[in-house]
Amino acid sequence: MIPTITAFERSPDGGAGLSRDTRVRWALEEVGQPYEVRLVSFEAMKRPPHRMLHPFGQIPTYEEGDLVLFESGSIVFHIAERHPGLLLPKKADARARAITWMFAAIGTVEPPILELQTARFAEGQESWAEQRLPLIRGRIQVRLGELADRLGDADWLDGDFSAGDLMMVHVLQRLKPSGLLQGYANLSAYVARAEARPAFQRAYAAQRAVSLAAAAAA
Ligand code: GTB
Repeated sequence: MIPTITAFERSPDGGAGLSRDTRVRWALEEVGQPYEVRLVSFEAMKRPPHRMLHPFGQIPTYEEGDLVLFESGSIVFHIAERHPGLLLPKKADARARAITWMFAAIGTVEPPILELQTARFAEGQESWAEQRLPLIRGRIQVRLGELADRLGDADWLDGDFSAGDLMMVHVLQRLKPSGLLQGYANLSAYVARAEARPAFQRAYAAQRAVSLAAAAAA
């Protein structure tokens, strides 16, 4: 059965691959699973038909027959589970560690990065916004330092490339405009290594094509 995911009709990042459908596309490409995409506008996301799929009125969602999922981490996990040995190791302990890295990406590394985006874009006009930025940057740098120490000179976080790396890299990519990642040579190389994967290239091109088509039609 071909799953259908949802993505922005017009992504605010203009096709830079930062929107969370990209991580789902990437996982589908890694396991060789064809998929369909339904594009949704911001307005449609908040209407009842989409909220039936996603209680918070967001993208991405994932439909596969009667199964409906939301939350990119859960969707990537499901895709990995459906294709044993590709994005999650078959051996139980290694699999548990890869899942742990998925949780670490979205539960420990992503939150301060999201805070930075909120501080810049949603709260940027507030009088206190400038004062808050160094604090958030500092929190991100603590996490990056810890992650860099753990990665060391390894290619991936725990053995072979896994769904844990996929989630972590997609989280780190969001830091590129901030310049923060550049202070950590091994993390920059880690992101570049992941981006060189053919599956990532296909996912990136597919989401970018949506923005290019929207721009051409405007
Ligand atoms: N925890 C959920 C998940 O992981 O799936 C979060 C889902 C989420 O935040 N989705 C966003 C959304 O639907 C799209 S990706 N937002 C609309 C809304 O909440 O009304 C978030 C996103 C948007 C833009 C950029 N960007 O421009 O860089 C990056 C990420």
